[in-house]
Amino acid sequence: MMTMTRKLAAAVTMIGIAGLAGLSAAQAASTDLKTWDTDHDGTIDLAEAKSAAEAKFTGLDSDHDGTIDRKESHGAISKRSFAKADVDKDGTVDKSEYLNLVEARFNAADTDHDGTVSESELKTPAGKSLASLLK
Ligand SMILES: [Ca+2]
Ligand SMILES: [Ca+2]
Ligand SMILES: [Ca+2]
Repeated sequence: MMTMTRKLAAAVTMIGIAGLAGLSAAQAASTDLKTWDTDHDGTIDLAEAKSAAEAKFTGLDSDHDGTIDRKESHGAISKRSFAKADVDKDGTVDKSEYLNLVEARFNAADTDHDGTVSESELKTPAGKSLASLLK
């Protein structure tokens, strides 16, 4: 009887762990979208993407001069994204440069051109490079 109970307990624990792992994997996939989807319609529109990007920009601009230099962007924006955003090549990215890149990547990620980036669009390479500018 004891053995049965123990086996059952072990099985329940296993299922519990598997359940938790499944849940956290599912949550990890949609956490980003949920964070940015402020009107909770299940997709990210350009305004939502831009406001997430603005929040990131403001957070990175640690000396509050309205631009992000390479030092401030370190680790948060890839070198490639930084170079791409810095259209006037002055070595810093200002907010409009940043938001322009966000808009370009948003449009690239919106493969069905419905004006929003859905969960599945967010998982594409274009969606991921958009996401990298928002978080
Ligand atoms: Ca939305
Ligand atoms: Ca610049
Ligand atoms: Ca779309």
